[in-house]
Amino acid sequence: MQTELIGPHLRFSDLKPPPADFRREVVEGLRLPQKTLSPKFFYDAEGCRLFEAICDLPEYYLTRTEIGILTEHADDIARTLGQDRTLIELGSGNSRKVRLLLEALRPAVYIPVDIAREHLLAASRTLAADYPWLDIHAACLDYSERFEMPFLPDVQRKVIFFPGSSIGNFEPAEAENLLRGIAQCVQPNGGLLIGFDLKKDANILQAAYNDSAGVTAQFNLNLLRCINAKAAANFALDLFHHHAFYNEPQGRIEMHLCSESCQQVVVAGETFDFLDGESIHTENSYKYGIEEFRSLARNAGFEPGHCWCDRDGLFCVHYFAVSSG
Ligand code: AVJ
Repeated sequence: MQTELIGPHLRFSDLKPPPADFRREVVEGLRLPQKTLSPKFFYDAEGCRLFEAICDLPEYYLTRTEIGILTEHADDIARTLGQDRTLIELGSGNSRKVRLLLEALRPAVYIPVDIAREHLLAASRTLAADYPWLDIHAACLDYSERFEMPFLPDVQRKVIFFPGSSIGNFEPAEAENLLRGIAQCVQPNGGLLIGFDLKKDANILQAAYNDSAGVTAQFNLNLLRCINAKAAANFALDLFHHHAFYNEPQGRIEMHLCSESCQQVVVAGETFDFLDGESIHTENSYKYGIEEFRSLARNAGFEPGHCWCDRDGLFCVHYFAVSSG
């Protein structure tokens, strides 16, 4: 791992997996009986741009609601977390949400972690310019692979900030493992501030992933463009369509790309057959009840602390302290 000094208060560590791993992961996913691609691959430059557009959609209540919660309760949240923390954000993206906490929280150092290198760098530079008193150490890595952060300072009271309901992308068992990794990382005396989407009326959920402007459809289809570019593939984007629905028994939104015909696609030299209507499963977005999420966190080694919700009970920002011993 190499750490670059980019500015007086800005460092950057690149731990991103090489492109060969991307190709292998894509091909392995497409070989499965239910063809599957990881949602972490959505976020190339265009994917980041489309995701930011999704966050502003009227139907996509998640971002707006979480920002409302963080804005309204920033002081209370800061009191709960305490000052001078090493604040690590997973999937920091444009670092828009942490801005709502920085003045109240005054962390010793802020560590944005994201898989999208250029996006992370650009966001960190802007943040450094806007908060000259803040020490920033950006890290490009895939935290879903193995939760290891060798560049982290060996200090107490680390806090991981994991907003945006990104935890919803993990299978509940994987989410528990990730939380266990986080608990180990913030040991001792640290904590986790996490935002997750709550279970609710299926129509509200379904609309959030089937917006009328079709931005979510573009976001989903962009994954194929990304694979064409980075894994020598020949997906025809107009021969697949976006499909999203709430799988109630599983408590998750599922996103798929469905083939419009019987066709063949070549990816990294390997041919894949698609039946008419056959899908590639591209994302799960799990929704939780508050108690359901607390029990998952307890199993991972956390004690539930305060939580903050919006009035309509759409979204929850929850603090967890790592259990001692
Ligand atoms: C980034 C996982 C929170 O599941 O709501 C938005 C991604 N996908 N619209 C979500 C997403 C389609 C999003 N997360």
